[in-house]
Amino acid sequence: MNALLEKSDHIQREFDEALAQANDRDELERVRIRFLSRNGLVAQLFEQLKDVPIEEKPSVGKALNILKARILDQFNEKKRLLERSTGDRGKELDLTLPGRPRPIGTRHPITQTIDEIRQIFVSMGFSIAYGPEIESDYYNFEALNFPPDHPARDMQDTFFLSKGKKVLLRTHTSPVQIRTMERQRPPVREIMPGRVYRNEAVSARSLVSFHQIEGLYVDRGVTFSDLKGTLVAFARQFYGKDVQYRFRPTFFPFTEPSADMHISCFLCKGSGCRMCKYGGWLEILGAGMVHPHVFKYVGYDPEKYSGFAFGMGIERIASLRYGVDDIRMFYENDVRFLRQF
Ligand code: 2NL
Repeated sequence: MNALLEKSDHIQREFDEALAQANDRDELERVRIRFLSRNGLVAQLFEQLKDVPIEEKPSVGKALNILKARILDQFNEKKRLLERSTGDRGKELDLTLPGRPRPIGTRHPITQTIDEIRQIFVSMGFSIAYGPEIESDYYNFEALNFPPDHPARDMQDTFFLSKGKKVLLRTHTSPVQIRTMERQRPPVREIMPGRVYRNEAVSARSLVSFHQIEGLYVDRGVTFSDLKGTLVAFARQFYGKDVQYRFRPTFFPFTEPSADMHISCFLCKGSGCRMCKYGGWLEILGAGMVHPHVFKYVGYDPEKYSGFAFGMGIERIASLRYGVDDIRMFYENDVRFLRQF
């Protein structure tokens, strides 16, 4: 047998023994240096290949290559075993280092705003109701006293889901209130938060999908003073007890009389700034006394019962409150934006 092959057998046995005895990283490293480094025993074997007679070179060379591959395999396998058993991933563990902080998520600013508004009304005795986002013309328009040719029924504003325009995405959460009144006799005290849809061009001030909270209070003898008292109490809790307010007449098909509620600008206290467009006032909601036609649709006797209703757009309230001047930012899911709330 070729002398070099004998040497290689010997080195293999030596390596087996050394590897079996290596029980930590340092010992393993010494084995690597002794056998596998540039001047290690395996490299020395290859060095001696030049003295092998020419006709034996191919077979001896092949044997040496096999030896080297096997030794490398064994070495790597042992290294893997050692790392796994000691949990050692190649560097020392310093158990005194402080832990790596993981960023904690927060509720979305729109969710935070809804939760806060909801909590205020719940504390005043309102309960919460939800309803479907896909609605019929009846619940979204007809029962709310929209005349058949009312512009809000136009293709412009409503996403219709059926050819006959009878199935649509709700444009407000009022249908939930209609469903509540159909089911339940007065007194009714409910707020309805939810997503609504409008077929409009997206811009800094309007989105095709946004959130509303509407509220409804129906009982015997409910007056416009109840409306004002309730909404002023809400505004004082949400915006601070010193907030100034005003109600101005407006029109909704489903309420009569109807009003817009404004508060004094909380940035400039009414003296005029960019946020209130230099008017000193911010519109925060619309409200009114439920129209008798609406009561007729749900089977309430308008001679016996009266009620008020209100609605506010959450994105608007949140953008005013946080000074966000482009409401599209609420839906871009940029964590640099979201982290600020
Ligand atoms: C606004 C104004 C409003 C209502 C919503 C309502 C619902 C029923 C009957 C009567 Cl079932 N009214 N809802 C009333 C007045 C105003 O919303 O500007 N929303 C963003």
